[in-house]
Amino acid sequence: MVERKKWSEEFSEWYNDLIESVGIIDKRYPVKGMNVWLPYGLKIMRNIERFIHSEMDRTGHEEVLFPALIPETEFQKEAEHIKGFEDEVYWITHAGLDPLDVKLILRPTSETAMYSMFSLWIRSHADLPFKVYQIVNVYRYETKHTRPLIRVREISRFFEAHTAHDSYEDAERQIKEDLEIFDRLAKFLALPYIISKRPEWDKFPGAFYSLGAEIMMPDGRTLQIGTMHNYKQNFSKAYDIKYETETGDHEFVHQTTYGMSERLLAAVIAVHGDDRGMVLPPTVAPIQVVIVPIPKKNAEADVFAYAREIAEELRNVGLRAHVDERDIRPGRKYYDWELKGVPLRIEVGPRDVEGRKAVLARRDTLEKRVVERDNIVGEVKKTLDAIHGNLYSRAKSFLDEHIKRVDTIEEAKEVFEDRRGIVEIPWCGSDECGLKMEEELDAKMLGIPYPEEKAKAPEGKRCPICGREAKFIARFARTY
Ligand code: A5A
Ligand code: ZN
Repeated sequence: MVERKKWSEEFSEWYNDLIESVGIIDKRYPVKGMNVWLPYGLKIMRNIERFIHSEMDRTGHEEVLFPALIPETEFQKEAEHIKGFEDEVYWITHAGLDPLDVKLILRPTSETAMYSMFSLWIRSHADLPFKVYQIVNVYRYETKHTRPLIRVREISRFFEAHTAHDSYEDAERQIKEDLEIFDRLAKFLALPYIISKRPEWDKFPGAFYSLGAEIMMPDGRTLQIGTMHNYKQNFSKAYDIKYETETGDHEFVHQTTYGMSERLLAAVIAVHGDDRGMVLPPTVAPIQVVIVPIPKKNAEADVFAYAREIAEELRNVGLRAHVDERDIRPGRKYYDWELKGVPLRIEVGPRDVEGRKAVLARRDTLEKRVVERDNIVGEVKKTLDAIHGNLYSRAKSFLDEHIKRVDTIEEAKEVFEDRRGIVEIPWCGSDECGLKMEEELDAKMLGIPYPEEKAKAPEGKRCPICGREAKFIARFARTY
């Protein structure tokens, strides 16, 4: 058994080692920033996607699939959007030996692929709200340090929802719904998070405003795991997406988008992990319960049959259970499944068979408890729920401990020197002061707390840069 890096001390190394040794992805593929998904990683990701599909379904979004290639002419229609993406797109300039008349890009996101079609599909107010989504791969020539699942050049599981509305108010209602969906997803993943409204200089290219959802990584840096954008009519004007109103006028639609990716999986791995490896929330674990039979020499009882029976009973109530019948020592099995993050282990030896008992070992707390064989289904369900709750609450404490309110640049600097995290500081609201703070703190402004009622600076607070009265509380962090 190899020496493992510590989650709490060397997070970056821990993460890189872990995702390979556990079988999430293989990063040895010979294109930088593009990785191979391995079966165990893909199974967890599929469980996350299944939840997203069900949320989309429940909120009336229809699934679509657009081509991955976009003509240069379409890509160039919205000026801000091109400016934001031009140094990140992969170009296709040739087909076979022939140069293309109209060059193509590999989608970095699908606004410019979808919106010329929206302009054909959306005709009347009766077509609105119009809500579609897809989960596809997209390509971004990222120049910042690439990291598996976190910053990749082929995003394999890019979720994007695109909506069109008859008014700004209805688009705002959509953003609210997006936040509710996000909240349910985050609970499903046991991930506490914060929402910030991005400053002007960090909006999504083409957006009227952007919201970002951040989680706290073990090293005190934040990771953005989802964004929602209100585009107002910026894209509909560029792509001529109009509808006929009830009175026969023609108006441009209001649009929103919502995006997430395999960063969700990175967040689950990073936030819940520990020095022994991954700890998966039962909701996404490919195996929720692993049963390890412990045969003893000269014991009569059939621990294997007993283990299989338990597994069968758990499967019958919809739980994902697995019996580890490999011919290796139990200690080795414990080590493997702990590394892989299986939330609950059941150990059964000859004495358990005779006494009709079983030992439950929780992955999160490492506690062991003896239960009656006849109550096993109830005990397992109860324990899995407790594990999920505990993962959430310990991550929530970690997040809360890493948000610090300060009044001065010096105090903010101290936070970043010490244990990092998120600093909340009064801000006058000017771009100039915001950018100055980013520079002095060597950190990014995540934005102001959202909804904006929470963003107001308390009475009497001053902007530490210009000394004027502060309008907002602004959040800063070192980010992934
Ligand atoms: N059209 C909108 C939705 C959009 O593209 N927004 S976005 O650029 O912010 O991307 C949405 C989400 O995708 C981000 O919040 C982030 O979680 C994820 N993402 C962006 N770039 C990524 C990358 N290079 N690798 C992995 N995930 C990425
Ligand atoms: Zn100021």
